[in-house]
Amino acid sequence: MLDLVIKNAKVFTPSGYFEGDIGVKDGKIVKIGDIQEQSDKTLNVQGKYVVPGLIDGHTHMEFPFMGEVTADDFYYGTSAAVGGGVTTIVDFVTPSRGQDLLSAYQKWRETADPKVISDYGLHMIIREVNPTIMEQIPEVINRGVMSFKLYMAYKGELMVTDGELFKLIREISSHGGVVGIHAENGEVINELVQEYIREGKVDPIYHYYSRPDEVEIEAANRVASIASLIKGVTMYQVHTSTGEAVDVMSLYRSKGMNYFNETTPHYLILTLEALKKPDGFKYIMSPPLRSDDQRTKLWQKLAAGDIATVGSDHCVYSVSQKKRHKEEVPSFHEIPNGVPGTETILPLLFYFGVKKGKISMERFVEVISTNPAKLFGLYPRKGAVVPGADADFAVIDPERKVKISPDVLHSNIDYTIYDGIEVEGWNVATVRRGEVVMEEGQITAKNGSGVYVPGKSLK
Ligand code: DUC
Ligand code: ZN
Ligand code: ZN
Repeated sequence: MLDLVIKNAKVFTPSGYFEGDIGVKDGKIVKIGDIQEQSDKTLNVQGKYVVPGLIDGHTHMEFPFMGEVTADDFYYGTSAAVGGGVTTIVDFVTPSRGQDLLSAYQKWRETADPKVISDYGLHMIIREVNPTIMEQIPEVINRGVMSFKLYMAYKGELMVTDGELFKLIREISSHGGVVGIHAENGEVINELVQEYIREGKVDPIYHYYSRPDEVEIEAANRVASIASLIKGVTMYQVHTSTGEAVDVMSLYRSKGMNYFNETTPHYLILTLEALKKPDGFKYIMSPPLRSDDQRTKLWQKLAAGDIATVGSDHCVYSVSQKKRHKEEVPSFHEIPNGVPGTETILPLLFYFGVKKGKISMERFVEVISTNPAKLFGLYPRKGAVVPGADADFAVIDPERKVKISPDVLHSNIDYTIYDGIEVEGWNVATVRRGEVVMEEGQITAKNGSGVYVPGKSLK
């Protein structure tokens, strides 16, 4: 007796398409084909598309940053995830200054475990270097945190120096870890920010002017050069916003090195024009939104296979937090950086990418599920539709028309940066380890029913 049979599925994977039924037992896929066996539950998905559950490799739940803690805790944040067909998030453990990595990991687990409804993995942010931190890198990897994030921006807060970058990349790589990089030149940004403040130029658009394309491109080149001094690295530039930074990674990849990129839906859908709107403060994230020209380049590079993954950088602040609890919009440099995104990866990429003919269904699945699973050591448990894998699926109604608004989303905020955008194609059900955790927008999973999924190191 099976627990669940998904009937009449049109299944898309990176290697192609098939039609059939999927049988699930004890949370795992056990059979694929024409299934006649009895099951406790049947989900008939006639006419729908089934893809492996999305892996959002970039979320910041309960993230203390720029004087605020993000408004989505692990319950709201993973509700939004599950609402959008994301069955696994990979969140960033963020040690406070002076805190060691293992106690930060422990704190993240204790915070997340009772609340999560999607499954989750963890990355580790390293913001400072000392002997304890260096010693703990292999221990953190042993606990399944095999990917890291190092910041080249946010001077005085998260930024590390070039020397620290070199030491950390070498240590992480020697233990089979993946090195994620926030590539922006923090020194130059600082100068530009101070100049604009002195000149009284403090509207949200100055966030863009103080972080021009070149600060990302320079940092991408610099970190690539630094990493090329070290053997056996796997580098990963997160939230890449310029075509030129993607080209840097492609160049190093063509020399035989492991260099990958992530981009996010906001760079593919929006442009810097949003920062000029009366509510432009809602659109402040880093790197900032870019020109239409950059947006076009990113789509081309995504289609060509030069961008490995699309993650959301889900980092949610309420309007009140964005305005730092004031009436007036504060200076751009005081507005906490971050936007919502995990719930809208699927509809935005499906509609603007697949339906508009920019990317294939195979590529769609690869960048939102299979590739992040591979990069973060979760594959083939996650990101694959094969017997033995976790039974995680997003079920897409390819014809469903939805106008995006906070009413159809599950975050703990009352706005979305995609408000009013109409899409065709929507996630109508989410299955997580064989349990139907969302159907037609109704989330049925219990707090804490998600599990921690340790990532396997590359060694
Ligand atoms: N960028 C953001 O927009 N938010 C969180 C941190 C970051 O790097
Ligand atoms: Zn970042
Ligand atoms: Zn981020």
